[in-house]
Amino acid sequence: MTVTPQVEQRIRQLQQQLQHASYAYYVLDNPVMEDSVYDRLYRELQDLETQYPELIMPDSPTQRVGERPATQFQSVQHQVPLYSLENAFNGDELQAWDQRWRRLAPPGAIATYVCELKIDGSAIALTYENGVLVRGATRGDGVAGEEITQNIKTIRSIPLKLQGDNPPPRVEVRGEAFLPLDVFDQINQEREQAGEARFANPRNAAAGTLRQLDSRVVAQRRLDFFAYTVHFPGLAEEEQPLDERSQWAALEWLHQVGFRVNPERERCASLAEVQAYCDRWFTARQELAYMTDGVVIKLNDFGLQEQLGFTQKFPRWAIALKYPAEEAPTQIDRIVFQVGRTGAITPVAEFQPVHLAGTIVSRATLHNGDRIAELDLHLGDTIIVRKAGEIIPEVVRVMTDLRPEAALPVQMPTHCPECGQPVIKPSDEAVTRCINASCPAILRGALIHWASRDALDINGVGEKLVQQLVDRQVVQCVADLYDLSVDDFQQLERMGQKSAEKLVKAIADSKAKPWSRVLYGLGIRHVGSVNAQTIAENFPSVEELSSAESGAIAAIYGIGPEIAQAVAQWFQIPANQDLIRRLQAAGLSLAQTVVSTAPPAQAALFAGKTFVLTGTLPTLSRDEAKALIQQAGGKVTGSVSAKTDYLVVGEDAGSKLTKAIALGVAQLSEADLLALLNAASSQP
Ligand code: 0OW
Repeated sequence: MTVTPQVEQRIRQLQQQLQHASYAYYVLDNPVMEDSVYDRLYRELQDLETQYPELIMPDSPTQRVGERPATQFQSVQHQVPLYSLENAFNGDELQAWDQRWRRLAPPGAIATYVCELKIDGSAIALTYENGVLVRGATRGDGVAGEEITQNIKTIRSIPLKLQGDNPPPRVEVRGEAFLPLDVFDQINQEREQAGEARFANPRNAAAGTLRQLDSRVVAQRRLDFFAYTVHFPGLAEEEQPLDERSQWAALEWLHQVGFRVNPERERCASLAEVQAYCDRWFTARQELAYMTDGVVIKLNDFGLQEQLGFTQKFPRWAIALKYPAEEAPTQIDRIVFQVGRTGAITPVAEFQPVHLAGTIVSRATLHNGDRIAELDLHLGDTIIVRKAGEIIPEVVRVMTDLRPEAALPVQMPTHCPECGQPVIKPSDEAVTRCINASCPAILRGALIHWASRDALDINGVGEKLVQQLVDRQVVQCVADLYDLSVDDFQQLERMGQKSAEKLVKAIADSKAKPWSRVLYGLGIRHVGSVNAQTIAENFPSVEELSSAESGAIAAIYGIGPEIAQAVAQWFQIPANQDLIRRLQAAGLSLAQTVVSTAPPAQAALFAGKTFVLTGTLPTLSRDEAKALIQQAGGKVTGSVSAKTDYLVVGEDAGSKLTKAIALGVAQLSEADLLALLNAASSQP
C-alpha cells in the first residue's frame, strides 16, 4: 500500500510514544501511560507496521519479541573480552588486594574507588552501531559467547536505540541480566505447578532464561538489566563521550543514554570507606528486590586501570568482596513432609534456629528421598545448614560423629500424609508423589493455581480461604467455586457480607477470562502459561483440544511430545471430563473469544492523569472533550509540562505538540480518547 504522510507521521508518533512509555516504565520505574492505553496503541502500531513494513524502525517496541523460536545459538567472538573478577572473602583479603595494586602503581598514586553491588545474574555483552542495538551475546568463556540478540531485545530495560544525538559509531556495553526476586518466585511457582524442577537461584534462572530458544518465553519471564561497563572501539581517548576517563563517568554516560545503572553505586576515597560500604550492604541487601552476592570494588581512574592492566584472568584494578556463604551446625528437631499441588512430597528438616546470611533460619528443604539417602540422615542428627547464593537454605552434610545412639534413619512416607492413600515413586524420578486427585493438598493447590494471576486471576481466593473451603469440604473441585453463594461464603471465618459479595462477583467475572488462561488454570503437568497460550492459539476450543491426538498437539511449534502426551492423557481421564462439563455448565467460555481486558471503570479511567488539548478536534468541541475527560476523573490544563500525561491532538496543532514531543508526553487523537472511554464504559 502507498504510504501517505499522515500514515508515516502516525507510525512515527506511535513508535516514539510507545518507546518513551516503555523507557519510563522499565528504566525510570515511573509509568507515564496506563497499560490499557499502551496495549491499544501497541496493537495499532503493529497493525500499521504490518501494512507498511518499510516503515518499521529497529527501535520500534514491536521489534522486541520475535516470532520464530531459534533452533540453536551461533557462537560469536567478543570484540573486547569479558573478564571475570578476582574474589576476596574478608577484609584482610581486600587489604591484600589493595597492597598488591599499590605495589604495581606509580608511587603515590591517589586512588578513588567505585563500589558497585555485585548483581547475582548473568553477564551479557551488547553491541550498538550508530546507536542501534545490533547484537547481544552471553559472556560464555569471556572470549566467545552465544549470540542471543532476539532474547536480549525482550529485556525492556535494555534500549533498542541509545538516547541522545550523534551516537558513537560503535559501542560495547556490558552488564548483568538478572531476575528480580519476585519474578524468580513467580517463575518457580509456575514451574512447580507445571511439574517442572524449580530454579535453585535467580542466577541459574537468569542464565537459563537467556538461553531459551523461544524468545516469547524470555519475554514472559521479565528479565531486567544493570549496565556496568562501556567501551568505544575505534575512538581515541579524546573522542570518547565521557566527562572524564573514569568508571564513574562511564556509569553516568550509560545512565544518560538510557540504561539502568545500579543506583546504590558509590565513590569511596579510602579503603576504610569501601569496607564501610560493604559492611552496610552485607545486611541491607536483604531488602533489595534482586539478588546480590557481594560488592565489586574498582579503581575509578581509567588511566590507572590501563597502567595496572590484567592478569591471565582478572583485571588488577578490580575485586569482588563476596558475602560469606555462611554455614552453621544445628540439631534436627523433626522432618515434616509437605504435599505440593502436583502431589509431590517434599521432606523438610526443622531444626534449632540459626543465624545465616543475615537471616534467622529454622527450616531447610531436603528436596526428595534420594537426597535423604545421600545424606544418610537420621532423626536427631546434627547437620550443617548453608545459605549463600541460593534463596532456600539447604542441608549440606550430617555430622555423623555427633549422631545419638540408636538414632533411626529418616524414611520417606509410604502413604500420603494428607489423604492416607499409598504414594508412588516413579523409578526414573527422584520425587515421591501422591496421585489421589481428591487429596486435600492437591485440591488446595489446584484451587490456588486456578485463582492465580496468570490463570483465572480471582482476587480474594488465596491460601487462607482455600484452606477453609477444603477443610470444610465446601469444594471438591475448582468448578464448585462457581456454585458458591454469598451465604455459603458467609459461613466461613472472617467473612462479612461485603467480602462475600465481592468474592462471588470476582468468581463470576473470571468466567470472561480467555480459553488460554482456563487451559493454564487446569494445571496440566508441563503446561505453563506460555505453553497454554501456544496450545490455545492452535486449538481454540476445548472441544478441539480434548479430541486431538497427542501427535497433533506435538506438531505445534515449541510444544514437545512430552507436553503433548500430558495434555492428551489429561483429557482422557473421566474426572477431568466431568470437570470440563461442570465448567461449561457454570458459564466459562472454554473457547478463544476476543475478550477485552476489562479496563478500569470509566469513572476512574483517567484518575490522577493530566490532559492538555490542542488543535481542532474532528467532532468534539474543546468543552465537550474537557467534560468527557473530567467525567473520567482526569484533569485538563492549558499548557504542556513534564506533569502532563496526555496531549489530545487535533488539526493544526501548534507549539503544544512540539513541546509534548520534546518532553515525550504521550499523544492521543480524538479517536484514541473516545476508544478508551468506550472501552471503559462497555465494561460488563
Ligand atoms: N555482577 C556485577 C558486576 C559488576 C567487570 C568489568 C571488569 C571485570 C568485571 O554486578 N558490577 N561489575 C563488573 O565489572 N562485573 C560484574 O560481574 C562480573 C562479570 C563477569 C562475572 C561477574 O558476573
